[in-house]
Amino acid sequence: MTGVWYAPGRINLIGEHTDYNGGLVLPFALGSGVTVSAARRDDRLLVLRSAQLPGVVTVPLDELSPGRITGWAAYPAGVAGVLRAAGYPIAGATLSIDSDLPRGAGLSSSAALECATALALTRLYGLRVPRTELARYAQQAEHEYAGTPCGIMDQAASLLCTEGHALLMDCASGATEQVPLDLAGHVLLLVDTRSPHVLSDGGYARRRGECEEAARLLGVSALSEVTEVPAALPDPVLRRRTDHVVTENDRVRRAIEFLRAGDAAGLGRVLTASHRSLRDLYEVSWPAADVTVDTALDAGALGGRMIGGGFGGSVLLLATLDRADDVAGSVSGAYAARGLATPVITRVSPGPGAYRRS
Ligand code: GAF
Repeated sequence: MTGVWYAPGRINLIGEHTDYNGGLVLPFALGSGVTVSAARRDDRLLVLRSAQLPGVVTVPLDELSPGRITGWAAYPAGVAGVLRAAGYPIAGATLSIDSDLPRGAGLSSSAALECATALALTRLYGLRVPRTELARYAQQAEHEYAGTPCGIMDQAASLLCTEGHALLMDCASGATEQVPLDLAGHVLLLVDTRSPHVLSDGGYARRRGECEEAARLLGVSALSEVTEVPAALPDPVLRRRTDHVVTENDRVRRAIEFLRAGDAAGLGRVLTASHRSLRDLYEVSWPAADVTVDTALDAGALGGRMIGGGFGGSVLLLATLDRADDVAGSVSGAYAARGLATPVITRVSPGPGAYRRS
């Protein structure tokens, strides 16, 4: 049995750092991702190759446990380990991995790798595991084998998004809805700021810990249960984090109303408000992201925000069709004037979620 499976990266339109707080997210699938060409084998080995990196990694499945495999191979090996621990009879596979996603650009290349692997391994063995469960296994692999305490957004986006739509997900209940992302006369620009983002270096885990601490002090199980920032929270840092989560959930709701009303200017305003909140309250923005948003707004963009975990990665901008080239040119010019690495700016639209290619 062989096959080729593909899973995309994601762009989050809005709803940042809300997933692990039981809040709302609104990501869409990028048109690029990870492809896994897979062949079944029955010798209890996972043989991994990457088109982007030299060498072959061979993982004896019976000895696989968290911490045994490091580097990029921890992601696919982790998925195999988690599925086997859940009782799925995966007896081996050769996986040849290829990706057209830039790593470190905050586009969830690791979730795409996990999700393509999860689909490949389960389908190779004829296991019809629902996609919502596969997303949970992929997230668990990232927690246990890569050591990143991520939320569910990236894996859910990769597996559940559909072409032309953003995926509204309530991360407390797991309920999802496909929201048409139709911005006629407008363009979404993705700016890879070339400041690499790393989720596993501690800042992300610290933010998550602060939110858990705030929820504990407020006596709720997750910050999304809070509707306004209570005065009862004395620590100014925890107040800022809570303020971001509460207002960001509200911004997701407003973004959906603007999308449904075809109000691109309104959508742009909430995107920018999200960026300011991530910059000032959640404190996860980085200098090139702020330069990108400020320059784009000065050049006539309708809005813009950093996307993903932060501390590096990408920015999403919304502009009218006739301003898009000027906005992109102004951003590139601002980077050059500051001696920043040349940004990579592309037009993006919502692509399909993961699927079998052949
Ligand atoms: C990263 C995480 F993987 C997601 O779960 C999410 O928390 C995001 O940062 C921030 O919204 O992409």
